[in-house]
Amino acid sequence: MALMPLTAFLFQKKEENENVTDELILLINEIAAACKEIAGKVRKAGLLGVLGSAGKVNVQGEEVQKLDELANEILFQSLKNCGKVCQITSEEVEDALIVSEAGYAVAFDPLDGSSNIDVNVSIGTIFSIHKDSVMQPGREQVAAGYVIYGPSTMLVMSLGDGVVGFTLDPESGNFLLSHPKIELPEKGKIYSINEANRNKWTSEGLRWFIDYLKTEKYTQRYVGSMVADVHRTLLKGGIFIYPADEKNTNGKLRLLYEAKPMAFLIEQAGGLSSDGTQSLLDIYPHELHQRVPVIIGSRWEVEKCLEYIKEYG
Ligand code: P6P
Repeated sequence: MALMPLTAFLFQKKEENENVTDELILLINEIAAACKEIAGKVRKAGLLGVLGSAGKVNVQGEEVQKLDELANEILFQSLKNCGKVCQITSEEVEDALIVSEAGYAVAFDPLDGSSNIDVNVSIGTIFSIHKDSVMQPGREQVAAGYVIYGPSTMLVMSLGDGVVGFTLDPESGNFLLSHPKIELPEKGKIYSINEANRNKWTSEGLRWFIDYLKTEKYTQRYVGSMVADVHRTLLKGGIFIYPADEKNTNGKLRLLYEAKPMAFLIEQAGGLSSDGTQSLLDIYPHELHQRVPVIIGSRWEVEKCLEYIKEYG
């Protein structure tokens, strides 16, 4: 049975979801087309001489990889040309680009997990779409999603009424609806956190929680690429945590184009998100590149984690 292409899905959604306008459909198609182009570069990176460092440091103080820069350029051009975007925010650029007064505002991480590029491990593009401005709580997102460049290239997104997944068909070049309804298991068996930082975590309760999971026979998986770790959590359940520590007192992950879009997906799929005190979707952004602690995943594990943090600090 032929799987539904992305565009047909979006026009079908337009009938049942008032947020899905012709402009949003065009915008999402632009992002999907840009990510197809990025996928092509990622798959040939070693042949194009675009591996390695671009020899500069971005606003995050992180070394920019050549492929980061290429992905950023591709997305910027697509969003500027599509004429439906009023404001563009990128992890790689200090200030938001104001294109016009009203329209859709997009925040994106063009290539997340870039430390994994040179070792051929899954990386991804993350995007968040608001009306007019991205400086709003995540609950107000019109749409959010990611494209993961893994063994297959998948677009996973939500329009505010559940989570769907599309797999890129290399022959046709279409994103086809391979996962019509992604729902998080109530409870998983996997926890995902960089335990090398254990002694630096500011929360003692978090150490107790991780030790508790070990007695409950959980397994540990950590790719070091948020898109890959969240994708596994969405499909298998469990919990992904990037906590505050002595070095990163607000955690490492950025609210606007990492934490908020991923929290939107996880909550739309039936899971929970938190910065340790509140849902990540209720945080009012105060600066473009602000960082937040991230606890996202299955309801059971997130609630248990918050109980330990409440109990032990
Ligand atoms: P660490 C990649 O650099 C990234 O921004 C996320 O994709 C990932 O979850 C995290 O940082 C990994 O950070 O400190 O564990 O290497």
